[in-house]
Amino acid sequence: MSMPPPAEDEVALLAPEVVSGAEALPIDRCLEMHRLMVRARVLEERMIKMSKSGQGYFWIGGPGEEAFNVALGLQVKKGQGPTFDYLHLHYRNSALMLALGMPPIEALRMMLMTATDTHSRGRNFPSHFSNKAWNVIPVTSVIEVQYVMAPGTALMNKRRSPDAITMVLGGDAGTAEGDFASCLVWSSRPGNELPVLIIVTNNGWGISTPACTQHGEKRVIDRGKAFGIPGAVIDGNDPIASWHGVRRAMEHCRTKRRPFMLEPLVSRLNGHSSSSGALRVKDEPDTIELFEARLVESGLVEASALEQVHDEAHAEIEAAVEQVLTEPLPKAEDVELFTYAPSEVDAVYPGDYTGLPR
Ligand SMILES: Cc1ncc(C[n+]2csc(CCOP(=O)(O)OP(=O)(O)O)c2C)c(N)n1
Ligand SMILES: [Mg+2]
Repeated sequence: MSMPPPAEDEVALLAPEVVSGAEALPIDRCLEMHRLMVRARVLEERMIKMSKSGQGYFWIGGPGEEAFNVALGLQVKKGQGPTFDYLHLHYRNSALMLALGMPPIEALRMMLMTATDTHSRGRNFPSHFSNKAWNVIPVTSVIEVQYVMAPGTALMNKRRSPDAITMVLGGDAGTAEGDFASCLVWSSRPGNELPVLIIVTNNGWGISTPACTQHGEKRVIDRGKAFGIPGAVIDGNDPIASWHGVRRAMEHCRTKRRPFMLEPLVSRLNGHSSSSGALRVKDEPDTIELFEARLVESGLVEASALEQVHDEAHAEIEAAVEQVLTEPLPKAEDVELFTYAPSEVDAVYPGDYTGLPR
């Protein structure tokens, strides 16, 4: 006699899981995360090469932060406008963008500053992403300004949506800026608390300054306590811990419509940027190596299958580089284009989108 097929929720219960400490994730989710993490790493390493070989002028990015970024990106309520999540990023979030669905070639276009770059038309640094359809607010190199903008979009989320939230990301050193304090104040006004997830990816460095020489507080999230903002420190090098840490933090903001702080501890695997050489460091844990060891240990996947993921990522990124090298660069006469938005109420230059006299 044949057994009836299991119900869908039973299948979920039976799905094999990879365990990390007290938490676990289904193997399919782990493999999805692994693929994105590897793709992001290969992309960043290729961009470092481009910066060194003259195919680009500067590099900054996220090697070491892949686990946390992928865990976050896959759980975003993605879309345009206040009924969807807003993302105020900084310059280490390529893996998050890939997890949202950005094709890697878009990062390469920023690297090479081509006219085809949809994030800034070749005008901004690499990894300074912007995507209107996904509520990704344009990244600025001026650190921490994103924290003072985040309460604004969170206010719109609160007014217009039962569950959409705002997420703001930056580094540990940037929290010295007043903008970070403004974010804590504006997110936690009594009676006007905002659904904002305040994230500080702590890599222990601000360019060449060690964090331990700068922070009187034990943990950055401790600063939220004075404002009644709860928080959690998580292992940002562990994709499973990151997934659940992000899930719980999002859940808090989505359901309580109040702020939460998250401090993932991450590695910085290629130094600050091309300005400091971008050499691979040897003394910090590598999230991809750790994850692969855990996956193989689980017995649910062969090392050769993981190796194949690397091979496919290399082939895909190489093809994308070849493509980008054929694409046009911006022209000198385009310099004023899109400097200002067109304005129907501009009495002086209504039809001139640059806002400038000719
Ligand atoms: C307002 C401002 N001050 C200084 C800088 C120069 N700067 C760029 S990145 C950086 C360090 C940022 O460190 P952190 O916030 O920890 O982020 P990480 O780069 O470590 O991810 C500094 C000081 C800047 N870009 N903007
Ligand atoms: Mg830092």
